[in-house]
Amino acid sequence: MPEAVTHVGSGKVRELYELDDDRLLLVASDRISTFDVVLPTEIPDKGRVLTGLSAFWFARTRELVPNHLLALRDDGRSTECRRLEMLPLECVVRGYLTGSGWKDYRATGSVCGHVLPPGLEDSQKLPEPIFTPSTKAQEGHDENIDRERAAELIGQERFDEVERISIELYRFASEYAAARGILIADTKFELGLDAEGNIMLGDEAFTPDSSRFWPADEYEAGRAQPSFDKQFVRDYCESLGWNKTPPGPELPEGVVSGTRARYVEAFERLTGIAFDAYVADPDVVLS
Ligand code: PZK
Repeated sequence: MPEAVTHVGSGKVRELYELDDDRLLLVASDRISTFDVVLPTEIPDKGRVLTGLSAFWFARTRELVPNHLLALRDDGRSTECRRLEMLPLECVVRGYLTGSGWKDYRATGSVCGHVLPPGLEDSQKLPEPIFTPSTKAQEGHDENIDRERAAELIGQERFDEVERISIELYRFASEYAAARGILIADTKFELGLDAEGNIMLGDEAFTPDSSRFWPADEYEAGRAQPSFDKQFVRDYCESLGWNKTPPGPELPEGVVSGTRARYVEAFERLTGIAFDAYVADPDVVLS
């Protein structure tokens, strides 16, 4: 008999279940979204790649900040995690100026209260990574907030700790990834509190769904960068002239296989572990 589990939440491409009072099960599907729309075609093994990558980073950052990971399931796509009280903000760190950061900078010269030097270009590397929190929108896009607003939400003392932890995590992972040919332009994490009030890293960490991965060998400031993982999907969708509202288009086999190969390549470059070895035994990413 399968154990009875209660579904407690859905993300765009993930599901969350309750195992007991203290533990949740986070399950990553093979669904893919582009331009904020989940497509009808899945990318085989995408959920395994993201679960394995996230667990890899959890294992390597636990000295910087403890995290919610308790165990990986044999399916390679499910993570048993400690139930936390999540903080009411998204922790975003940007090392490069892109997305809403680039938009805000062009309009105001600042991003979330960080006044930046004039004359920066699209996708340019920032002098230092910046912490740019956002609110968790129930629907639609998260809204960037300034440091004062973020400190109101969680308290000044906790804000300072959350900013320090976030920047340390980003510096660690972005340096590690850059040495393996992948730029992490920006990233989003969710922090929470355990029963004793300790700050812990939850959700997923440094996956291509929670971060922008760029191929380092194609990086050039002054223009938008290709996405390491989703570029084939975006190019295909653009070629159709699709209006980016649901329903999204089905993907042809060549786009699916090319995209799967990019996810597997990201996994293998970053972890140094063969993806087949992960599928055979997910715990290989933990040591
Ligand atoms: C938690 N989400 C986001 C929503 C998903 C993910 N360890 C935790 N403790 C308490 N709450 C959460 C977590 C985690 N991770 C994460 N919402 C609550 C989310 C829907 C589907 F896969």
